[in-house]
Amino acid sequence: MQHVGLELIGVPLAAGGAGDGAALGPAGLRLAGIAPALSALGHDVRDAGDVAPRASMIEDGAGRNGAEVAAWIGGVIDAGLNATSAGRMPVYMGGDHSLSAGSVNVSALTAEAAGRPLIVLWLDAHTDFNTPDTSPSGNIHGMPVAALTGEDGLGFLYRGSPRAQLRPDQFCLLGIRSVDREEARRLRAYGIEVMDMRRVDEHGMARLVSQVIARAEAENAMIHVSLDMDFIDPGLAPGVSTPVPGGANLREAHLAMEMLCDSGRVAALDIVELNLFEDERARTARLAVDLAASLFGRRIVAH
Ligand code: Z70
Ligand code: MN
Ligand code: MN
Ligand code: MN
Repeated sequence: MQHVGLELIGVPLAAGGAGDGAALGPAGLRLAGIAPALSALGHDVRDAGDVAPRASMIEDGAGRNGAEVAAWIGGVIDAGLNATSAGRMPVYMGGDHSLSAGSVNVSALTAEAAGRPLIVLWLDAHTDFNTPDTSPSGNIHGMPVAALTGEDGLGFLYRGSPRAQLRPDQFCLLGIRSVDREEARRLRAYGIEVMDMRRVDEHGMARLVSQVIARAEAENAMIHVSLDMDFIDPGLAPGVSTPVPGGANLREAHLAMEMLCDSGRVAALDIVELNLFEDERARTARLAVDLAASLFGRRIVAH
């Protein structure tokens, strides 16, 4: 691929989930060598360090730890815009998936400024489309897709930040195998595209990713890749907070990354939900680095 300036942005945020383990994600990715792995592919890699939560004046947040999550999302938006305004591609190292309420907003703002549409490819076991009213847990990492598509009850996450308009049809959720009852109803009502594991089994990963890329080509869209590590089967990636059996295997996950790379349309990457407390001998951290390398040009053989 063309060499680009990559900006690593650490987001040691765990307040959007149930435990604290996700806060070690950025450290795990750094120790597993994400910067040298991407530099070795010829990219100019800069580590911006960890985001600081904005000093928050939000007191009326919803969900568990709403005000705290909002402060972190403000920090993510500041750091992301800082990178994209300098022409660098952000790689957000989570942290729980609530951070993507900020990172995807940055990609949408950046695409908007460039006059390009954005497609969001959400690789996850979960659809993350709950709202404070429907969530069985109150955890905001189960709500970022709702926040991004304008759910009223989550607007507090963007207070003090510029905000892009994202329509439900700009999202494609792939790898899904855990959806709450009310979430499923909402997904249908909003017409969000859900490529669940049944569709992966019936059609194959290549065909589904091709469809996403073909649509991006037809619209001249950029693609934001939001990789929740629980997308991968927990037998291969145990280091996550909410493992769900039946996930993507190594070949499917790498193939998706390679095809996205070849599309030349990747705008940003989130790597979220890496939980070192649950990992085994850093397998999940290393896998995350390998998948990032595939997304940014590593190949088995050059061709
Ligand atoms: C469940 C909820 C979840 C992880 C998101 C789980 C959501 N649907 N889990 N990310 N790791 O509580 O909303
Ligand atoms: Mn998620
Ligand atoms: Mn998930
Ligand atoms: Mn999550």
